[in-house]
Amino acid sequence: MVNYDRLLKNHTELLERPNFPEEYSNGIFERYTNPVVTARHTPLAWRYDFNPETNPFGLERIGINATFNPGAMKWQGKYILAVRVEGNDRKSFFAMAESPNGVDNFKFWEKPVVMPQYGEPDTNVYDMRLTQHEDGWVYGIFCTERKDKMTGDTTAAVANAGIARTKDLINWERLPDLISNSGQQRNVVMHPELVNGKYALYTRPQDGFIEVGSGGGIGLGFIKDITNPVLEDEKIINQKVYHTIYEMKNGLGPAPIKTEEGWLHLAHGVRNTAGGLRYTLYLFMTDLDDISKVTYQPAGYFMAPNYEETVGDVPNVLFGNGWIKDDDGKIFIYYASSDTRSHVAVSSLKRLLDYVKNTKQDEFTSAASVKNILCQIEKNKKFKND
Ligand code: M1P
Repeated sequence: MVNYDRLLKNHTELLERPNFPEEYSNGIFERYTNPVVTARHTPLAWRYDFNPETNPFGLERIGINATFNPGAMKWQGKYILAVRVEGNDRKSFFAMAESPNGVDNFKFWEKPVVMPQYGEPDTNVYDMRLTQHEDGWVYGIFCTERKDKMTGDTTAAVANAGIARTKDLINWERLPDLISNSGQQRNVVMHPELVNGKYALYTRPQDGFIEVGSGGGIGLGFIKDITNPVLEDEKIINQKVYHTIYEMKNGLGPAPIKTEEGWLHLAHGVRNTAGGLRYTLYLFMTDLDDISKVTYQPAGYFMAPNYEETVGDVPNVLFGNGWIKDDDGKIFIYYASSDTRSHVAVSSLKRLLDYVKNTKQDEFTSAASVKNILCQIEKNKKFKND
C-alpha cells in the first residue's frame, strides 16, 4: 500500500507557506520572496491516481511542467489567478487559483477550466487576459495556436486570439476567434469599457509565429458585435523602437487600470541579445478620453528578471498579464519568470502614477541619458542624502 502522507504534508506546507516582501525595494514596487504558484502547487489529484490497484507504486501519472503567465482579477473578495498550466506533454490549459490575501496561500480550484472549442480544435491555448467588462461579462482573451497546414514544417504554427466569456469563472461561452487583417495575433486584450459603443481590443499583429515582422507594436482596434468579432480600424499605438527594451517586439499585459489621470498599462518589451531574447516589463499611460494616445512612457524597463528569475524553460523572461487594484489603491502585479512559475510584486496606484509621470522618457541616445543624470546631480546638491 502506497503511503501518500509525506506527499500530502509537503504539498500542504508549500501551499500554506507565508510570503514576505524582499528586503530591497526601489520604492516603485516590492517583490515578494516566494513564487505564488509553481507546478508543485497543482493539486495532487490531478497528478496521481490514488487507486492502489491501478497505481501500485504510487507513480505520478500526469506531470505538470510549469504554471505561468496568469491573468488576474478580484472576485467575491478573493484574489483569482487564471494560470497557464503546462503539462509535461507541452499542452497548456487554464486553471483558476485563489488566495485570501493576494500574496500567498494560492490554491487551485478542484478542476481546470474546460474551454469550449470554436471551429478547428485549438492545439494549445495560453496567456489569458481577464477583463471585467462594463457589459456585465468577464471576458477571457487568450492565444489559440494551431498547426500551420500550409507547410510541412512541424514547428510552424498559427496564433490567433480566442475569445470566451463567463459570469461565474467556471462556465465559459466560447465566441468566434478574432477576425483581423493580420496574419497572426498574440497578446490581445479587451479594454474594460465600450468606446463609442464598440468593444476596444489591444492587439499585437505579427507576420509569423515568432517574428512580428517589420510592423508589429501594440495595436488598437474596434469590434461592433463581439459575437462576430471583426476587428476594424486597427492601428499601432505603441511602437517598437531601435535600441530600446522593446526593440524587437512588445505586447500588452493585462487590461489597463482606469485612473483619474489616464489608463495605466503594463506591457512587455523584447530585445535580442547574444544569449537569446530578453523580456522585461514596462509601464505606459494613455489618455482617458482618447485611448489611442500615449501620454506618458518612462524610459527603459519597470521590472526585469532578477538572477533567480532568469532561470527556467525559456530563460531571461518576465511576462505579466495580470494585475489587481484593491479599493485602497494597493496594486498586485502578477508576473511569471522564464515561462516557469508565477510571482507577485506589490505597489500602489499613487506610486505607479508617480513613476509613470515623473520618470524621464527615453531620449534615445547615451548622451541624453548622461545629461539627465548630471541634471539630477545638480538638483540634488541642495539635499544631503549620500
Ligand atoms: O517565451 C516568452 C513569451 O513568448 C510569447 O510572447 P510574445 O508573443 O510576446 O513573444 C508567448 O508565447 C508567451 O507565452 C511567452 O511567455
